[in-house]
Amino acid sequence: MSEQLGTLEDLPEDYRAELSQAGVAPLWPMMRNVLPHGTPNPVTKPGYWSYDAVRPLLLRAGELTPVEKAERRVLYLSDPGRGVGSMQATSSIYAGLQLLLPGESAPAHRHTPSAARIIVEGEGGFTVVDGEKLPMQEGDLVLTPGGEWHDHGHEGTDPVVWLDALDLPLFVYLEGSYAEEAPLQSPRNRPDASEVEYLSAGLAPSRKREVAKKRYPMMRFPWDRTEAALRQLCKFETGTVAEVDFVNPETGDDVLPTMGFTAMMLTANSKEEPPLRSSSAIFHVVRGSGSTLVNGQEIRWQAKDTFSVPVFAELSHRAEEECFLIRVHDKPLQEKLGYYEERAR
Ligand code: 1HN
Repeated sequence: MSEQLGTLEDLPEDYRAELSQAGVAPLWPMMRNVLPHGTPNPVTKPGYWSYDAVRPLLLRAGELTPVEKAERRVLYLSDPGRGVGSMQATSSIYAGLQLLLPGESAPAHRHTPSAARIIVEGEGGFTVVDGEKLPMQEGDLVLTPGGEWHDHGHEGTDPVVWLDALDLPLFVYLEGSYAEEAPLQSPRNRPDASEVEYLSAGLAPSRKREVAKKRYPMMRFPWDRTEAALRQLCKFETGTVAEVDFVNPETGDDVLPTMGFTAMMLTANSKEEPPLRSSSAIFHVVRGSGSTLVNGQEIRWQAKDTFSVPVFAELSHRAEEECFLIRVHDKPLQEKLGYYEERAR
């Protein structure tokens, strides 16, 4: 089993030429590349994007490129393992910082990949998803699931910035990524479902039996509730660290098909060493500062920064003050594929 497999160079040149001519190649020299022993061998390297560094560049994009010329005015985050220009922050997750200036709007479209936004800065931004107006406040998680019409607007006075996370790399890989365009939507005149149907945890509206449940009943998760939930968990249950998963309030399932979202609180001066997980992730720092050792490499972070970790990364978080982070990961995808795994360390 542990024997060295034959290499390409072991084979006579004329035979190799004939293989190429016939459009085939031998598997055995490639076998360990595609099936390493024990754990995957990720291309993805830990990444870190300082908001202080990217913010001025994003504001400059606001001067250089009108939103009409951009459709979406975004600077995207490239995995260092793939190099700048790669539209992958990890193998399965695309991430970018998007800017909308006061009075601007980004036209309606829908596409096969799903998106989620974490609001980084600014008041007055909103996304309309399938006619539902979703206000954007700092730390909010706002979903635009695949296939749903969405456009963005801005009624405030200062720039609005949010972090986009999409499962775009999967759809590109599957050759399934495409979009349709439409005029701006006129939003229904009512608050979003987090303020109407799902105002309170554990309560969902009674419906007639024949009324089908919506696949995506709640598309905005206001930050103040996330923070309150984490604080209570730390205080009464878990001590220095708490995590909450964002779930579909009707089913308890993940909120999107492939991407999962988990918010974490770390109390001041606390440490956390999670198990090794088969999922890859990007972390967005909502508040606080600290550092994370990723496979021995230290990433120092502060509020509004973003960092990424490859699959099976060994992580140690250290909070210098009270911290709140949101982790975007691909556990739902891996669970659907039947291989999500956590390993004790
Ligand atoms: C997209 O539709 C948005 O709707 C943002 O705001 C980023 C990146 C790639 C493809 C589609 C948006 C995107 C995107």
